[in-house]
Amino acid sequence: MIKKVDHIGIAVRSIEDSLDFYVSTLKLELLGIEEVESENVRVAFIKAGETKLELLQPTSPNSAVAKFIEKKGEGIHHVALGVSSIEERIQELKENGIQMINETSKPGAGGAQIAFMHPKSTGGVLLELCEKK
Ligand code: CMX
Repeated sequence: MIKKVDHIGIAVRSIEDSLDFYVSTLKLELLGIEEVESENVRVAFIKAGETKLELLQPTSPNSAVAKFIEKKGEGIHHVALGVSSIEERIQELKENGIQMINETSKPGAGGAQIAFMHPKSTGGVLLELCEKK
């Protein structure tokens, strides 16, 4: 069902301020920066071997990431699991009693289809299903 950890989402106040650590100090490669308007975030993808880090900067006080930073501060926000046939995966999870935040997938960063599970259903971790076409 799960192919790999596609990326780890990290909430930051400012992508520009955070990039210095990841790119200059850790010497990881910046793959690109894009805005995901539907989620009210700007994201930077950084290559970390077989997986990626996704820096998430809120673009609006209404953003889920803004609320997260306000309550908990900057830090790990979610883990994204790479899957195929995402709609089938969502149905399987629902049949297993998992509460989905998104009952069907929606467009996310990098042209992927994404859907989140509620952290109350997963032992406190915000998990994202992510299918790359
Ligand atoms: N990881 C783990 N737990 C989290 C969490 C996170 N990222 N965000 C919130 N929670 C927990 C809170 O700690 C809180 O728990 P308690 O009730 O025990 O205190 C509970 O969830 C409710 O939190 P809240 O602050 O009241 O927030 P909301 O219920 O309004 O929203 C959530 C929480 C997860 C439903 C919402 O953030 C959401 O829909 N997230 C999915 C979308 C998203 O995160 N988009 C940004 C990334 C987009 C991208 O990657 O492109």
